[in-house]
Amino acid sequence: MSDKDASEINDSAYVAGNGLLDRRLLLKSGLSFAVAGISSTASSASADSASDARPEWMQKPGDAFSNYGKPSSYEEEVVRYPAANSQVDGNGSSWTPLHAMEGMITPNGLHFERHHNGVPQIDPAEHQLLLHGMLDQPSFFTIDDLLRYPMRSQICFLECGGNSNAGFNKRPIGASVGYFHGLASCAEWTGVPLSVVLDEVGVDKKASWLIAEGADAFAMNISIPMEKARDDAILALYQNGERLRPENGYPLRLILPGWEGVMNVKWLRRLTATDGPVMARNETARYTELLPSGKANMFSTVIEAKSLITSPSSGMHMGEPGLYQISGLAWSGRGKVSRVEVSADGGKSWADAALDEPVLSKSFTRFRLPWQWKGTESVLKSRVTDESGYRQPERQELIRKKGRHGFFHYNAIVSWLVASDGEVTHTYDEQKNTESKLPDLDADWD
Ligand SMILES: Nc1nc2c(c(=O)[nH]1)N[C@H]1C(S)=C(S)[C@@H](COP(=O)(O)O)O[C@H]1N2
Ligand SMILES: [Mo]
Repeated sequence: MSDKDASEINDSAYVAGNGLLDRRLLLKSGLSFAVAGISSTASSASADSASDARPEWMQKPGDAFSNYGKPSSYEEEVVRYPAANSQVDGNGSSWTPLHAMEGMITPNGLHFERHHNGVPQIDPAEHQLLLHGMLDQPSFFTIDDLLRYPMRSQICFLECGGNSNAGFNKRPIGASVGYFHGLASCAEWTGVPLSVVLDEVGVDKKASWLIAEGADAFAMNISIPMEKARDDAILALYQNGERLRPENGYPLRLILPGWEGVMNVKWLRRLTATDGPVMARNETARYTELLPSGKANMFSTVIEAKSLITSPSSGMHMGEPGLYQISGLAWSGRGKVSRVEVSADGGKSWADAALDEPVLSKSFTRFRLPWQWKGTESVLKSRVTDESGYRQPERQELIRKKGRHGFFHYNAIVSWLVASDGEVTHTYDEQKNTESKLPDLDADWD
């Protein structure tokens, strides 16, 4: 048990309503998160009942070495959640289990997937990247060629523009947070800066777009503004230190830090320099925002700031009332996260969360805040402000602006209802309002 319980926490440490505590308390030793037993964490056996007998695994030599390590068999529930489209094989996505993870990096086996026509198994020796169109010197690059160029690494998030779209639904969703917001992951990508290759082939001054195409059976294509291509785009070959996984684009993909998932073309085989966008399916029929006026926003390429509390979150159960650590993720396609605030009273009052270092541009940022849960019904929320000054909107605000038929780019504040019995569920705290008069949205595919 704690050597400091609620009665010993100084009143001045409560910085917002319903038990939110000063983030600086996280740094103090002696503040024990004793019962913090959100279920799925191990229960604490008391010292008295613990036996000093050697456990089974200390009584014989352990397993042999392995060629490629795997997670512990006790972690087998920490998996991606596939949601295939029943009508088209290979079209669908699998979600990162954000609720079962910590830190900011997504291990490769848990990076979300979104494919329009399955995962091609590409022999790197036979794969080439063609650069052509409005260029001085149209050229082919093999993977071996690219591996000889100077490289750079960047840790950045990747998020599908269709992520979190269940937030447009009339009713809250029952899923765990990863299966609601887990079409987002964060990895270290390493490869050749696209600007280096563009300089080499020489781009016509009038070429303002690059049309990127993948080598999957869908031959997915999309238009990329030349300015972004020259700014920080990467021809990525490595993901978290190893070569890309097939499902994430092996042997070559585009990474456009902070820009929506669909533009990060996997299995990249062609870049065509043009003076206009190609008007592909995924920038006309999809990934646009149909507004209440009947008009649609197109080329909303930058991912707006989003944050969510991953623990406690939907589907989890609190233990005894007491001290808890609220933990969550925030990110923005515009740059760094500058502030995350947390509320435990449904948004009436807010406290600044601590941000884990390093806080990187266009990257997942982990935030934390201590909370004294009193065992009463509480609504938890987080909201992020990024370095451009943009602040994550309330759901009502977002729906007022975007309407309910946009489907893409949902980034509103997420609310978790902690019931007095400790059960945590997703809630819309504005539920009593006009919502009920609106029709439910059909599930759809991005
Ligand atoms: N060639 C190709 N590139 C693609 C796709 C695809 O189906 N084919 N899907 C896009 C979409 S919609 C997203 S969200 C991201 C997902 O990347 P990931 O599967 O590595 O997470 O890849 C993009 N690049
Ligand atoms: Mo996507």
